[in-house]
Amino acid sequence: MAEETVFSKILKGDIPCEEVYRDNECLAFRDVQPQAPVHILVIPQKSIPSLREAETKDKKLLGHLLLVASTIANKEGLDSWRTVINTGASAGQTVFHLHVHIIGGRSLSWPPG
Ligand code: DGP
Repeated sequence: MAEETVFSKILKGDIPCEEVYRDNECLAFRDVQPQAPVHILVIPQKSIPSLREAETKDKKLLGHLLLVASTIANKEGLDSWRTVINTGASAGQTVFHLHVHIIGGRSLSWPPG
């Protein structure tokens, strides 16, 4: 069975979140430690620890997460934004339930740190 994470608890409703979107496949909510004026996380309902563990059968789901992210960014009024998927602790992943960050509302430098 998949390990419980803070995001699986959010999905079950055991931890509250500021929800912005939900459907049968995903949930989107505001990040509790925002790095920009808009910082939203899109997570699958299915428990996948990181992009590393995603499989070919998750292809449709992964596409769905990105399209939902784009719809949300547009609804938030962003004309530029960054989507980030941290994979692995050295890349900054702290919660091991796959998630797409939507970060926007300020200018973002490149390359990232
Ligand atoms: P990452 O570092 O890529 O694993 O991103 C995890 C993000 O999750 C981080 O930006 C902070 C956010 N986060 C952690 N715990 C909670 C929580 O309980 N609620 C919300 N809304 N966000 C959380």
